[in-house]
Amino acid sequence: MIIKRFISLLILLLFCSICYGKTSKNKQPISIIINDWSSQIVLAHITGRVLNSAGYKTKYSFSPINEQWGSLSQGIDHVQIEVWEGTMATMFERVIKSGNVLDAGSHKATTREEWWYPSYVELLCPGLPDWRALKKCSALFSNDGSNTGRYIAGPWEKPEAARIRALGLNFKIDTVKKTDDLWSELKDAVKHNKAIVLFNWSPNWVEAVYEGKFVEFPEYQKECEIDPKWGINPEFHYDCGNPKNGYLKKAVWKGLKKKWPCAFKIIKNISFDNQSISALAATVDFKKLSYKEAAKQWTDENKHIWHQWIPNTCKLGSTLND
Ligand code: TMO
Repeated sequence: MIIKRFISLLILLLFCSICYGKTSKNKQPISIIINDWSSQIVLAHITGRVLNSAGYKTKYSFSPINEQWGSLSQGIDHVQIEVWEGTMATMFERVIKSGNVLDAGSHKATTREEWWYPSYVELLCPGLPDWRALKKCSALFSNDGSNTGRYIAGPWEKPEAARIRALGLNFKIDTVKKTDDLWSELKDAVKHNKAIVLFNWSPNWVEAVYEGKFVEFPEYQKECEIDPKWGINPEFHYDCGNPKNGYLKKAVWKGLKKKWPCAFKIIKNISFDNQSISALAATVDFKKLSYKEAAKQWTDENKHIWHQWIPNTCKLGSTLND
């Protein structure tokens, strides 16, 4: 009796391990990169939920944007769901060229990352959004009584110092340590009707809550970064703004396509537009839901969208499922 039971248990165990082995995708988790701004983190969690529903295990791995390319190239991490042209193009294009990272296509959204101010600042500094207005009113943006304005930069490397120099602006750069510090600076300035100019981007939660504009620097062109003669300052690079209709791409470790072909197809299909990214960021930064709650709410309410990202042959239970 006991032996019989033991044998049937053994058979069951053996059978289960065969099933488990067959669905190889259940073994190793797909590692999804988390950066340090809200829309990226929510999109990463949504990606995780979508992959889970197609049978994949996932995990999240925090990485600052400068450090993510190494782990993505080596297959330590596998997915980056928000590659912003303005902050990541140089490194992204480098790792694509190396062949270690694959371009998994673009979101519908177009992006912009630039100096930004809330609308009332135009009354204090007429001529905005044209950047030349900043030349005249730098003192307004000062926080130390001098004529030197203060530009509040985000915790991501940008060629701001080069731009300030090339355009002859009298501004110093104050770099915040974390994204939330940008928003507390903004809220404080709005409350006191103070002049402020800070790094911001679109799509983001800010545009869903505050009126404001990006500063219009001379139009971006690639040559501006590589040919000093280009633009109004013949001696220096970066006498231009950031790209205006920047891309928002997805990137994956090169091995993902072979190892988890359905995951690759799903990630290629994932696409968010400006409006939904802005709303998702606002869900966290304004309505104060957690990243996970925001992702769950979105997936609960938008099944009609993300179910279409999973090809039929990849649906759980399909025989072609990898
Ligand atoms: C990469 N970012 C959206 C913060 O500019």
